[in-house]
Amino acid sequence: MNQTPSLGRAIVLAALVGCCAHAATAQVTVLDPWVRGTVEGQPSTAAYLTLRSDSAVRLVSVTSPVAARCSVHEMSISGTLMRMRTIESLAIPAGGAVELREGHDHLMLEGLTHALKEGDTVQLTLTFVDPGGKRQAIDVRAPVVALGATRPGAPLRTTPMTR
Ligand SMILES: [Cu+2]
Repeated sequence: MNQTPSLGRAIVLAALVGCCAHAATAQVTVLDPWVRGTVEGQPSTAAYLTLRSDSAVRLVSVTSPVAARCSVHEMSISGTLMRMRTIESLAIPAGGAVELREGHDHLMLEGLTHALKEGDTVQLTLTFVDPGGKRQAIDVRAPVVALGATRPGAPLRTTPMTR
């Protein structure tokens, strides 16, 4: 009886699986997600977060159980007006980070099912695609921050919010 050959095969197989699993999936990290709270009847709000990835990926889809539609909005300034428009996908460069923050690009949640109160948590599902077309979805639980606060833990604003 000789068990060495089968043990050898097991080690080779484990090494291959480890190698391929690592190479196939980008390591995407979602940092500091939060959603702005709303008042009753308000149809939409924004969500903010930072995305990091070890290899190039694009954020191609966002969904949430609390919103009929979610999209990535790009902010631009034209004269004194701030405009936002939907972009089809958001590129995260290899080894880089993209920050979605107040007054800049953000996630737009439209068709809200109910008012979002401080202390609530909103689930966001972010779908990324790598240059080879491989998709991965990441679920994020984002705390709701009171309407009027700038970010978690920050003091309330003293000036009215403008759009
Ligand atoms: Cu927007």
